[in-house]
Amino acid sequence: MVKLICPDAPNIPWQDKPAGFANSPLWRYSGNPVIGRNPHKDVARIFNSAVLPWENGFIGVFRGEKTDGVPSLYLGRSDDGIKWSFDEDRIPFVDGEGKPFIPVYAYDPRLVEVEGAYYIIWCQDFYGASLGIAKTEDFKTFTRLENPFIPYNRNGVLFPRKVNGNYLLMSRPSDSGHTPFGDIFISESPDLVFWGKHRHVMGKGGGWWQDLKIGGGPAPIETSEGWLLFYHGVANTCNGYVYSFGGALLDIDNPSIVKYRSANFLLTPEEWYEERGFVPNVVFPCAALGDAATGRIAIYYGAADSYVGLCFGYAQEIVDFVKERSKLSESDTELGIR
Ligand code: BMA
Repeated sequence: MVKLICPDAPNIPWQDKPAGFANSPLWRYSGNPVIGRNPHKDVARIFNSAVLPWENGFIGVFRGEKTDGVPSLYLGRSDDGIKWSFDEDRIPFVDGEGKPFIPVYAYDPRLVEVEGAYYIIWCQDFYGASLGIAKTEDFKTFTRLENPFIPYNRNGVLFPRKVNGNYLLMSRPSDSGHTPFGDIFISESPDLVFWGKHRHVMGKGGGWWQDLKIGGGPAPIETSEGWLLFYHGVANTCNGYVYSFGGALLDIDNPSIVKYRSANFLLTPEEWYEERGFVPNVVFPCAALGDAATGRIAIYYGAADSYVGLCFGYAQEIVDFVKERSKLSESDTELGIR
């Protein structure tokens, strides 16, 4: 019996599994997309966004593509995790002295609670694509920390607890373009300022749908079988990139070691809102909410760089699927030091 080691969250969005044949343990919310086009003043599209339970409802950090084309981060609130209202202005990040320090652009946020504080990690300009990180305790003041890494890097995924006394941050080093390469690495820090002990976690090339590049998705969920990681994988087709996502289980005490990694995707673009949009054929998960009591998991994913979708699954079925279809490469299982 797989156990989720996270708080109970009985009110996460949920819909029962539809009957019938399925090639995946995940099923989509029938009301998708939950956020449609032009959702906000001067914002054309919201997608690739992160959500957490907060007070009696939910709070989220949303990638809003403004009508001038620049991606920015907006705060949103919801009672049910499905209908959202957004703050009118971008998140007012400040530096350590409280002075405004808003990123030039910002996209693909993750939102993670560690020891009672909330961290937003996103991709931004630091003389090229790289990671930004900020801390908030009240969702009113958002203080930026030092940028963790030099460029170029994307897909910053902070773990929801320290491991062996250190914070853990997964990332995907690359270059500044739409690069045809990219593996997932992990780094440790005692204080969220100094990062080191870099390790390789897993490489692209798990076959077909994840052959071109991969990147961490939502903050991993702790389970009795290891850290459950959802990650995106990209295929290069004659008609452009296709973004799907899969699952892996990482060792609890040393998450640079991959225990299982599904050779099959969990979700691939199939619905109109995934296949058609600003960038067609993209599903890109940025948040996963677990409910420990029932083992239910709700995943928020960006669709076609245009919408937000929701899908659901049971931890037990997802873990079974990943284990049964696991195919590891040599670099997945090693310590990640070369
Ligand atoms: C990646 C990221 C994502 C985006 C995807 C598809 O490189 O920039 O934000 O969803 O491309 O366009």
